[in-house]
Amino acid sequence: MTLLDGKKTAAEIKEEIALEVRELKDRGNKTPHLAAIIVGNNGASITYVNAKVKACERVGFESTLIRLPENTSEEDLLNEIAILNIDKDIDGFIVQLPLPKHIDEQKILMAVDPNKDVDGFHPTNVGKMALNLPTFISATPFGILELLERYQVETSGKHVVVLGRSHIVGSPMSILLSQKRKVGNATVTMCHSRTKNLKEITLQADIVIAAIGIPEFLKADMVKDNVTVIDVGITRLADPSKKNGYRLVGDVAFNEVAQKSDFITPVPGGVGPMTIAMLLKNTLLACQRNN
Ligand code: BQF
Repeated sequence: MTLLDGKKTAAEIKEEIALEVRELKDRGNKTPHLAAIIVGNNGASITYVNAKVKACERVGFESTLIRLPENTSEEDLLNEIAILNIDKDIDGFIVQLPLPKHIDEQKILMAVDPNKDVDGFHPTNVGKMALNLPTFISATPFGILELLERYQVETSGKHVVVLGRSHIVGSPMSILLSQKRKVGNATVTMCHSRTKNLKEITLQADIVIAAIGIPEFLKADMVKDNVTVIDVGITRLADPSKKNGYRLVGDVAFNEVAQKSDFITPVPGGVGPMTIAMLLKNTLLACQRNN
């Protein structure tokens, strides 16, 4: 069993980015600048966005965090986006999800200039991704590809089973891994809440990508020996023994599944840190493309 160490790999990627930033600055180029808008006070979202700001500091990027109250109108949020779209100093920006219920998420994502859309959520960029054209690949799928590449996990000709059909992970992951690309050429089955005989399907998987948000859903009796498992789940479960009052639990029953795995990601310290690193990578790309 080899642990796919996302924390360590993300630290390496950030060091590579920091090196490139120093070179950019030495050549008199602009410092990459990421902005993030967060609406409301969701505890997990604030943790995520703070992690992104801290990561910017680590690699020498500039960052701007725009905090808006929970009751912000759609119109006001669209106005903030319009300001970032025309701000020459901002290379890329994100709108932290999820948004409050009264705001139409799709409408907001469509307002972001696709050239600054470092989350890769604009329909133009999703379309380019699906056609295997140059674009911003959204950070979590990008991070999973990068992790598989750096650990030299073979995907060509393998049967990948993706659990979950979200627009952020399941859907792009299944598209990307079936494409003709370095980490790709897989035969992909996408499963979701209406899938019948799920266990029969997961038992045929060489690689399982679990992105359904149900703690410890994937059990040892659902996978074959020598499987590779990517756990995208990060549910917060109450745990009074922890100083922050919770622990993170993935979609995989790690201890039992690890015993049958060739490669497996832990939670925490697997896909999560890779997501942050690849957001920085996309911001660096945006800075290089747009200047
Ligand atoms: C780790 C996210 C669901 C909905 C919106 C490191 C992160 C998480 C875990 C992180 C996530 C999940 C992010 C770990 C960003 C990943 O050590 O395991 C980092 O910050 N993430 C987000 O911005 O929005 C989400 C999950």
